[in-house]
Amino acid sequence: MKVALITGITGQDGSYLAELLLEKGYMVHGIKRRSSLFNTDRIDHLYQDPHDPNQRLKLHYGDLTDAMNLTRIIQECQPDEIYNLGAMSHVKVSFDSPEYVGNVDGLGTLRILEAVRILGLEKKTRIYQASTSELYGGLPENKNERGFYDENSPFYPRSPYGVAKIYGFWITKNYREAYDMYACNGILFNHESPRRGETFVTRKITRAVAKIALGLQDKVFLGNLEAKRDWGHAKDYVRMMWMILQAEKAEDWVIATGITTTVRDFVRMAFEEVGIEVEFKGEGVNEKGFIKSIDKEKYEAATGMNIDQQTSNNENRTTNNEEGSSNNENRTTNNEQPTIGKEVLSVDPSYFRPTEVDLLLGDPTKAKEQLGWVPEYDLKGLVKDMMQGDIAIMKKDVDLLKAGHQILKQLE
Ligand code: NAP
Ligand code: F7E
Repeated sequence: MKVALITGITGQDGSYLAELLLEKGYMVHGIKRRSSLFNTDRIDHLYQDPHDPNQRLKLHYGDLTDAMNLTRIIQECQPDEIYNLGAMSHVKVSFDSPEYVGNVDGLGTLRILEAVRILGLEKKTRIYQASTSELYGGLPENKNERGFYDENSPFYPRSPYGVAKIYGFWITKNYREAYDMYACNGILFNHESPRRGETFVTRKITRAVAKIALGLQDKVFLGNLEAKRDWGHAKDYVRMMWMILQAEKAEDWVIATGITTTVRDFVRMAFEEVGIEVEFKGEGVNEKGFIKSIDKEKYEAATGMNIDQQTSNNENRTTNNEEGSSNNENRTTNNEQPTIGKEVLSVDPSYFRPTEVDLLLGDPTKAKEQLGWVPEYDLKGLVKDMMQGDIAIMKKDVDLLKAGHQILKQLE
């Protein structure tokens, strides 16, 4: 039985990858961080009783800042494959804790590579390093002649996160060349899913749109609406991680959709899923989004509610101060209904970054031609999947409120 070790198994990608490897018959080891609260929500459905003699998922406490711990876990597992997905992965937050990000995302990669080498596993263990399109920094002059970033495009990171990940990229490549280790970088462009962290822009949008549609939130505050990203589905991307480690030769690979979209258009698409058309007025920090029209049939099919039903939710609401949301406490009116002309979006400059990556667009030709990668989701399918997930979550909140219960306050 093949053995895999996943750092970051509790994250978006780690959870999908664990599912995939279990399906493929692997013994899967994962590193989780000690936390004062349970932090395994995304993999709880995969949990196996440690007393089960056929257990194929085993979690180990650990941290990428702790070399001794990593070395011991790798020694214990003797993995055929290591997927180094653990990271402080939020670009904006990396400006707040640059040293920590350097330690985890940069040096953490070195700790894994060096542990494999010290343990004499260079010839046994294949290593996947979670590199990122943030390495490119979105500089227009660095795109290839077709207008994309590919495996040969120069790097110019624009955040402490990108700078830390560039160390991870090069140390992986260096260990491959210096010690003939099978170590690869997957240079993955943005990938999202219903399991995406709540403060990344796509999930922030789909959660907010679901709440606005159900009358649980007034509006959402976002940062740079002009930013363009090449968004794919995480399920398609973790399949590629596995394919990368099955390739004959260790190499670096770009994984992307080859299509780029603005944050503003992602907002439009999310509202469309619940039958709401949004129009944008104003410019820069004064830009706002308003409801232009509502397709009642589509709205009702997506939310399972008719618009009038929302009166009772609004009467029972309590505070829920999520990042970028705006609610009044103990509202007793129903003026939060998605009605024509209602303002549902504003720009808040506090979400701007000190240095921004304006545009990302990747060229996945090498992965498609050489590894036969065929993604199953397009952007519309991704938005649909995320919206369906968040409508289902928020409908539970509606039911809780109706029954007189409080809903979770998520402060950020
Ligand atoms: P994510 O949801 O933020 O998950 C990150 C994982 O890393 C979580 O399991 C987290 O644990 C763990 N982690 C954080 N700090 C750690 C530490 N000090 N020691 C050990 N583990 C630690 O990220 P993701 O979206 O799944 O991304 C997976 C990897 O791909 C990351 O390395 C990310 O930088 C990279 N990447 C992501 C994208 C994307 O668009 N998603 C694109 C390119 C590259 P907790 O659950 O305890 O926080
Ligand atoms: O921002 C803009 C923001 O935080 C996307 C990580 O997985 O992908 C991710 O990094 C864009 C940026 O992702 C808000 O300024 C506007 O231009 O969702 P994001 P990211 O920074 O692209 C890469 C490939 C990774 O490797 C990272 O680990 O959206 N934006 N308004 C906003 N972003 C956020 N978070 N919140 C806003 O309100």
